[in-house]
Amino acid sequence: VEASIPEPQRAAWKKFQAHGFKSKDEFEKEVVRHVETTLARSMFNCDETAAYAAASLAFRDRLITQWNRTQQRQTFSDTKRVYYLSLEFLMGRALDNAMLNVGLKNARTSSSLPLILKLTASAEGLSELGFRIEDIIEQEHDAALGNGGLGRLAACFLDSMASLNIPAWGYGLRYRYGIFKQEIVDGYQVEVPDYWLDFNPWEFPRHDIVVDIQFYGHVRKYQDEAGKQVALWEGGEIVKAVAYDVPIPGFDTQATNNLRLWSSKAASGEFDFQKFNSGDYESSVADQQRAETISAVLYPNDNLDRGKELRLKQQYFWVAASLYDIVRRFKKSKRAWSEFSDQVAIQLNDTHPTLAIVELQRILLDQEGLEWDEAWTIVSKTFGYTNHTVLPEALEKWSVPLFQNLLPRHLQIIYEINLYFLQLVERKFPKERDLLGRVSIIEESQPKMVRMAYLAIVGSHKVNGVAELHSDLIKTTIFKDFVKIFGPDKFTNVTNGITPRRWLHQANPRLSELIASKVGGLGFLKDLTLLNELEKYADDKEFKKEWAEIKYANKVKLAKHIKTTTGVTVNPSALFDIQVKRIHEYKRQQMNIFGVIHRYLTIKSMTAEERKKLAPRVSIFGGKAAPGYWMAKTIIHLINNVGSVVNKDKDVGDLLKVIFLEDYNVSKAEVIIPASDISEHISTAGTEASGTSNMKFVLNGGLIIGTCDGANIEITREIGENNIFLFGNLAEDVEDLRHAHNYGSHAMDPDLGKVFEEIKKGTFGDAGAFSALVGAIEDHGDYYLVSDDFHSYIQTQALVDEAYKDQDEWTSKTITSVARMGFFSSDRCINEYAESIWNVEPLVPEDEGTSGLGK
Ligand code: NTF
Repeated sequence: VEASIPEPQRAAWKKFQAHGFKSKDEFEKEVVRHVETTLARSMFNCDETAAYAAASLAFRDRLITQWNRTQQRQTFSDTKRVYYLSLEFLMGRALDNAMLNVGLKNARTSSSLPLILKLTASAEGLSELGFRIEDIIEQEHDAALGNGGLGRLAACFLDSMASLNIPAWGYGLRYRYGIFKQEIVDGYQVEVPDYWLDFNPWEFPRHDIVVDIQFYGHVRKYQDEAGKQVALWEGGEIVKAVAYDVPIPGFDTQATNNLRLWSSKAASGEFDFQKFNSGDYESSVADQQRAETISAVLYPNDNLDRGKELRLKQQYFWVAASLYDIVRRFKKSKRAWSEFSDQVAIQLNDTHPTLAIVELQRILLDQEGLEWDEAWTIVSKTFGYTNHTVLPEALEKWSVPLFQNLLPRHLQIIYEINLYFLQLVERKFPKERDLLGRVSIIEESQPKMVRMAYLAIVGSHKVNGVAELHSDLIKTTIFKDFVKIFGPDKFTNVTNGITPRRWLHQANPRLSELIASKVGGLGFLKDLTLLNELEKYADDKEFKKEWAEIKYANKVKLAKHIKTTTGVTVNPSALFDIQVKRIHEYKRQQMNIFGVIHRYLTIKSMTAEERKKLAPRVSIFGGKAAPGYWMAKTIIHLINNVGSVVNKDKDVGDLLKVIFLEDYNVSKAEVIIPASDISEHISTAGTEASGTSNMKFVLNGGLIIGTCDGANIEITREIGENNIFLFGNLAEDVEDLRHAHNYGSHAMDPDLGKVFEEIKKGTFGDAGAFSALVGAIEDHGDYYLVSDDFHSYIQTQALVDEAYKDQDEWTSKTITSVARMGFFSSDRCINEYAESIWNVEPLVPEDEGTSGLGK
C-alpha cells in the first residue's frame, strides 16, 4: 500500500494506461515501434523472427496491464486463491493464444460479431507490414516443460481457471531444457537437447523474489526457555530460487492469472570469490553449476519413476520456494492461522509435490511455533491430491537413507505423521495386524522406502482420479485400504477436460468458424455444451459438404507436412489413421504396427481385383520414447522399418502408407489432430487413467478406435456407441488373463503369429533387433494382452474400413459426435474442482459483462 501513487496523480496514470488494440493501425504502430526500438532493427532488416518478436512484445504490453490489474484486484479483495502445483506445464506456443484473448476486446467494440478474431486487427496489421500471420506464429519455440498428458492437462487447467475468473496461480520449475527434441536417424530415435530460452518474451524475471532453499545438514533438538521441545534444521547448503512469472490470459475476460516458475541459482552469487582468489577456480565454478543443475532439465519419463536424488532435489526446491511464497502472501493478510485453508487451496498434480504437505507442517511447527495437532488440522484441510496413474512403476517411492541425507527434518516429520496415522488405524481396526504394514507410509523393505501416494492421501482432504473408471479403480485396487480407513467420501472423480480455445478455435479455425455460424457465434468456446445445437445439422447436405471440405483441407495441410518432413507422398483422400502420444508398452503402439503389418500381408496376398475394393489408409504415428526405455525405442524402430518397406512397395501404392512423424509436440498436435479420420486409443484396459487426446480428436471431427479404458468410456456414453469403434477385453478381466498367461497355456493369436513370422524372416530388417518386442508377447507373459486383443482389434479395423466407404454416413457420425462433446471442456472440469475440492468462487473483473459472447 505504501508504494501506491497518491490520488491527485492517478488521473495522469490512467490517461496513459494501455488498453486493447482499438484498430489495426494502433497494432501496426506498436509492432514497428518494437522492431525499431526494442529490437533495434529497421524495415531493411526485419525477418520473420523479428516480426514474431515485435508482434509478441506488442501483445505482451497489453497482457501485462490486465495481468497487473488482476493481481491487484485479487490482493485487495482478499478472496481464496488456488495454487496448482505441477512439476510439468506443457504450454506450447503463447502468441496465438495471447492474440485470441487480447484481440477479443477489439472484436467486442466492433458491432458485428467477428468469426475469426485474430483476422481482425492483428492479421490485417501484419499483412500490411508484409508478413503472414501463420508464418509469424510458426517462429515461436514451444514451451515444452512437460512429458505428455499430465503436463498438458496442467496447461489446459491454467487456461480454464483464468477464463473462469478463478483466482489461481500455477507453480512450477523453469527448466532450462524442456523435453528433448526427437530426431529420427536411420529409423532410430536420437535425442537432442531443447534449449528454449534464447528469446522468451512471455516470462518476467523477478530478481527481487528470491528464496533461500536448504538441503542436507542435520537436526538439533532442544528445549527452549518455556520448556518446549524445539527442532532446528541446521547446516547443509543453501541454493537460491529466483521467480519467473508468466502471464496466463483468460478468454473473453480481462482476468490474467500468473504462472510462477522457479529457477535455481548459487547462493553465493556468480561464484565464490574466496575460492576464486585462493586459486580454487574450478571448485568455485563447480558450486555454481551444481546449484544451477537443479532447474536445468526436465526428467523425460512419462509414467515412470526412477528415484534419482536430483529429482528429489528438484521437488523439494520447487515445493519449498512455492510454499514460502504462499505463506508469505497469507501472512500479509494478518489473519489467524486457523483461517489458512479459507484463503488457500493447494492442488497436488500427482505425487510430485507431496513434500508440500511435510513442508507446510514444518513451517507451522518449527518456524511459526504451532502445536502439532493445530498445524496438522490446517495442513490436511489445505491440500487436494490428484492421482494420474495406477501403473506400479509410476508410483513414487523415495529411499529413506536418501531422504535422511537430503531432508533430515522432513523425514522426522514424515515418521511422526506416519506414527499418528498408524495409531488411528490401530484404534479403528484393532484386530487387523497386517493392515498396518500395508498402509504404512514407510515400506519395510531393504532399504526402507517412503510411499509418496500414501503420504499424499493422509495429508489431503480430497483425493481424485481423472476419469470414472480410473477413480473406481484406485478405490478398489491401489488405495482400497484407505477407503476403508477414511471412508468413501474422501475419494472422488473429476474427469479430465481440454480447453476448446486451443484445441478447437486455434487448431481448427475454419471448423470453429463453421460451428460459430450455426450455434449463434463463438459463445460455445465459453460454454461447450452449446455445441449440441449442431446436432440438427448432422443430416444437412450443405453443412455436411462444408464440414467435409474443412476436414479435407486439414488433411491436405498434414499431407504437406508429411511430404516436407519425410519425403513421402500421401493421398489426402485416404483414411488418416493416427496414433500420437508418448510411446509406451501399455499404450500399445506395438499392437498398432503389428496390425499394420497384418494389413500389408493381406494386401500382398490379394489379387488386383480384390485390391480395388480396399479403402486406402495412411497409418500415422508420432511420439517420444523416454531415452532409457529400450522397448519403446524398439517400437519406434519397427514402425520406421515397416514404413520404409511398405511405402516403396509398388504392389501396395496408395492402399497403405506408414508414417512416423518426428518430434511430436503441442504445436505439431495442433496440425495433426484436426486432420484425423480415426485415432487410436488402444491401451490395455485399466492402464490409461484418462487420456486427453481422445477428447481433442473427437472435438475436431475424427472418430476413435479404442479400448474400454479411461475417458474412452465416458466419450462413448456422451457420443453414443454407434459413433465409436470399441474393442478388446475389459478391465475386470485383465487380472485373470494375465494369470492364465503365466500359469495356463498361452496360445498366440494365429494372425499375430503370422505377423511375427514375417518379422522373424527379416522382412523389416534384422530380426534380432525386434526379438525382445516379439519375445515379450510370445515368451514373457504378454503383460499388456496384445495377443488377447489382437483378433478383436483387426476385426474392428475392418469395420472402420467398411464404415469409411460410406463417406456421407461417416460425416454425419463426426458431426453428431462433435455436437455431444460439450462435457469434455476443461471449464466443466475446473468448475468441478472449484466446487467439490477447492471451495473457491470466481472473482469477476469490474468492467466485465460487455462481451458479445453471452454467458
Ligand atoms: C497421465 N499420467 C495418464 O497416463 C493419462 O492417462 C492422463 O490423461 C494424464 O495423466 C492426465 O490426467 C501421468 O502422466 C503420470 F505421471 F501420472 F503417470
